[in-house]
Amino acid sequence: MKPTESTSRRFPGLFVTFEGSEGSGKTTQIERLVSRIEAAGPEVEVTREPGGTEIGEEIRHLLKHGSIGKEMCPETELLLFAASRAQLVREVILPCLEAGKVILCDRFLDSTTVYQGVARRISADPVNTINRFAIGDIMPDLTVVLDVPAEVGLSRIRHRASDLPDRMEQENIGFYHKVREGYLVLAKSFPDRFVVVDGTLPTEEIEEIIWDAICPLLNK
Ligand code: Z5A
Repeated sequence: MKPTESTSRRFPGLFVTFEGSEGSGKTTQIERLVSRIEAAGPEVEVTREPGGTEIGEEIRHLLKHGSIGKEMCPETELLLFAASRAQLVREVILPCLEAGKVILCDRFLDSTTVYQGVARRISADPVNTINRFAIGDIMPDLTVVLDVPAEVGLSRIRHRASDLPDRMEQENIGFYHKVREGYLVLAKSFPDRFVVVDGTLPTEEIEEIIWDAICPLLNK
């Protein structure tokens, strides 16, 4: 199985991931969807990458804010994201799916494919192999990409941020153009799993589009 192919629904739960560049509105949409899904019946669990477990949150700190992070080479970065993911899959995602919950995850393996693979230019073979090792065979049932021009996403987070940009937010604009393009290419290659939503639309409209994509899966 290629790591970007959909897994058929083997579990009673539903696994939905949210992708897109920084400031694309992932957190905003996840927050809005929780109560809506719960009103339809299933229990919802929200998690994020990197992070979502005690080990993962330590790795997140190292990747984003650790004082030694400046020296980090792209290969180490790739392995740290994968380590956080391996823990999250086994400690949180798999048990939730087995328990019939809906799990909404802010970023997952596609972030690695795009950020470390496309934008940092690590070749696809190691990225896919490491991704596959980290996830076992747990793939999202649906991946929502919130698509915004790099300039829009960055201006949103710079307005929001009261503190300095973290290590991952210090790249030049070209890096974020590659990220956006990377997501669009990936989504085109796997149309059964991905839905791409214009992240510049009003928040309520985006929520409706995502809801329309999730709803049929809730009823399966
Ligand atoms: N990364 C990686 O390289 N490899 C990997 O494998 C993984 C991650 C898993 C994680 O950062 C970093 O790690 C990220 C990718 C990399 N790095 N970079 N650079 P994070 O978890 O700290 O942050 P993020 O995932 O990039 O998300 P974010 O910055 O928190 O943004 P967001 O969640 O997508 O957006 P938001 O917080 O919902 O909204 C941002 C602002 O826009 C906020 O003020 C909202 O009110 C506003 N907003 C939201 N929607 C709208 C609409 N529709 N219109 C107008 N304004 C809006």
